[in-house]
Amino acid sequence: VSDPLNLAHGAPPFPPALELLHGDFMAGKRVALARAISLVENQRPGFQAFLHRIHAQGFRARRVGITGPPGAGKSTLVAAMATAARGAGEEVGVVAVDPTSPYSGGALLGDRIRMNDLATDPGIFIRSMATRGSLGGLATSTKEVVDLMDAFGFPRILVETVGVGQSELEIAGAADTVVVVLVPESGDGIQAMKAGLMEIADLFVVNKADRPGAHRLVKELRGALHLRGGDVGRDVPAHHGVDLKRLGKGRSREDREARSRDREEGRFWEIPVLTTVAQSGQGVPELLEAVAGHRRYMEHSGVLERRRRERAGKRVLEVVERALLRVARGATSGPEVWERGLDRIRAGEETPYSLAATILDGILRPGFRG
Ligand SMILES: Nc1nc2c(ncn2[C@@H]2O[C@H](COP(=O)(O)OP(=O)(O)O)[C@@H](O)[C@H]2O)c(=O)[nH]1
Ligand SMILES: [Mg+2]
Repeated sequence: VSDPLNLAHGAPPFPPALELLHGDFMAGKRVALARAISLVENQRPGFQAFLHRIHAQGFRARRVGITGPPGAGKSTLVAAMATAARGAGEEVGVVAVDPTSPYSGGALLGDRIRMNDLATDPGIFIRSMATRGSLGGLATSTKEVVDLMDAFGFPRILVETVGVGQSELEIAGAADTVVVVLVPESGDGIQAMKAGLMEIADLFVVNKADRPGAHRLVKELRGALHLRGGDVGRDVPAHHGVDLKRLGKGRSREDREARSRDREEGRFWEIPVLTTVAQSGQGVPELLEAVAGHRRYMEHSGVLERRRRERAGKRVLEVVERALLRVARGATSGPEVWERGLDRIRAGEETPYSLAATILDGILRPGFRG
């Protein structure tokens, strides 16, 4: 029986080592979570079987992506949000795809937030992803690590990525709620639109509101949002009993009241632009409230279901692509095919296309294994 991803091990019995790891993982042992993350991050044998098994359990966490340009204060904001959530008794998982994240460096960020405090808090689990040397597909690996934290039981997961580059945007975009952090440095608003941050934002945060220009950036962003869709959030479900006319530019008292009723009942989402001073925690409770509000909207509108479905579809393709890539690389690693083929290309006896065709022929032959 063909089992290209070795998933048979996803059902009991696992190989003993994985069974042990899974047992410890389910028992809530931190060290098992850390090991499972390494297993997945390094794509060691059995990693897909492990993921297969935890996926079968289903997921619960609220996943919040925090993205934006380097230096915007994302890490500081994540620390502030995590601290606030901890204050409310909630456990938090943090995944950072940012080589400059100070989480483990013990850097002091302001008076109130110390990364060291976070790092030693048993209610917080922080993992920085290695951005170099991941075997193709940083985005997929990172999302798989988030899945692990979710299955482990963290009710809230914060994912920090730098908002530049396709895979980083993709990671942030895979969260239930995407917070785009900007700062009042000149041109940031425009940059955001260029970088595709506008498209993925569920909420905007203008951080470093203690600096001049914050108010102007807020206005600029609100203006851009208004131009783009009359204040309408990115996925208003037209089929969900929302009168689209009311979402537009209706300014009558009746329109406004209807709109606020819709908002309260979670039927539509107006992308808010909030301000924070991450270092002091100013504006963070309001940010958490807005994230919770977005969650309510997502649940009531059916958008959460739709995003999850899209997410699942994307994952299927990613897993297929990754497996094919692996097979292709395996097929090219043999010197008899690869080195000799390159020699023949140099000698004008083959072209890159004929060699690729030979390799594909090997892969597509029934029974081939990479
Ligand atoms: N003035 C000011 N500085 C801040 C604020 N938030 C973060 N910073 C500083 O901005 C720098 C970059 O912060 P960091 O969180 O590492 O940004 P990231 O690259 O987006 O993760 C650090 O020196 C922070 O202390 C803020 O609200 N106001
Ligand atoms: Mg950072």
